[in-house]
Amino acid sequence: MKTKLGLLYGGKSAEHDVSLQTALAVIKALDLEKFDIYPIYITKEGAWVKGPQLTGTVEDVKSLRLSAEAAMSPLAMRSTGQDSKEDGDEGFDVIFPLLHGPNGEDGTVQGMLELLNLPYVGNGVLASSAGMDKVVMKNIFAQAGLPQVKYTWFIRSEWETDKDRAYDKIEAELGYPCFVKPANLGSSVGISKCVNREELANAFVEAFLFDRKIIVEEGIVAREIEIGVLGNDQPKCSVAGEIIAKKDFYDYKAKYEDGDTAMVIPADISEDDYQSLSEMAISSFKSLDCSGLVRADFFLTKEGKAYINEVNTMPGFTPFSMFPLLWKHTGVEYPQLIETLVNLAQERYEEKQKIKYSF
Ligand code: G1L
Repeated sequence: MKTKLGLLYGGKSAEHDVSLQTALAVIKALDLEKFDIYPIYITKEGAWVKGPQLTGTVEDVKSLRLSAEAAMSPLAMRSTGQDSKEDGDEGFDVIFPLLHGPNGEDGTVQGMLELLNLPYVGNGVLASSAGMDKVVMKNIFAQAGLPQVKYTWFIRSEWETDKDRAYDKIEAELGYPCFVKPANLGSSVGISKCVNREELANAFVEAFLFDRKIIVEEGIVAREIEIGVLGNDQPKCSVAGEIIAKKDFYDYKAKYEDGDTAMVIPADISEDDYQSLSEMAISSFKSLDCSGLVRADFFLTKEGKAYINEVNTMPGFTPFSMFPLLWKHTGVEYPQLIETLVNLAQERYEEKQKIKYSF
């Protein structure tokens, strides 16, 4: 029996096109002998469109942009809508969500899939929503004893009431340079590096455009190392990778938004450093109750001190993105990675079925 896979992509998000590119790469990698693939497209306006089963290969993303005329309720997801009467419509076996940001990786879609009782790939509601809020995530890491750079946070009304008090607090606790970021965004919009109070004031205005809550982090000089984690209850680590800015950017925007960076895999770090980073990666995965996968991002200083920066519950996922490349270098090719994630989704679903709900 083939696995009926519902591929959920697009979305009401700035990363709409990234999602389409990723969906195309996943489709190309899937073995049609093992999977029946059903596209489910969320338009930029937020309409849900279920397409017919894919029978051949898809050439480009254009054919993935399904017409909104056939829009449906997201709750109609239980059925593929394609099965013949004789078969009965048993619905999808697994949903593969490829969505970014609010209404995608923040746990809302995962919550809907839980209510529909559908197995789905990747992190559940708790890990997705906790991982979407940098403050909540860092507080959980702190509780788990994971080393982090200093941070503090503010809600908009608190800042508006007494701005100088907010700046005083940052200068006393973190100093310069520091980074100001919206708390609830997966991407890099609204982020500034500040070296004085004037820049801080501008950075607050900017970051509060994107969220009612912001986080301020101590800026340190360090290498940026990333590790992929894969699994459910016994998660495993990939080799480490390093992100290196191609030029010596002063400007955070140039580095992260224009993407002028290089990946070095495996990262040139000592065996001891790899050991401690991979233990931290597993610990971060467990502390957020992750399932399926996570990409854990670290800072490593010259003195050999390691800090966890953040984890990404839905990392970049084309064959050329860090997470799949880390696994390729660990011996897991892209098609195998995708199949493993689908198997992990089914395993976790089965595990949940064992839970007793009455006494
Ligand atoms: F389902 C997985 F495997 F957990 C999964 C889902 C989504 C992994 C990675 C992603 N990533 C994305 O959807 C995206 C950030 C590329 C979308 Cl824009």
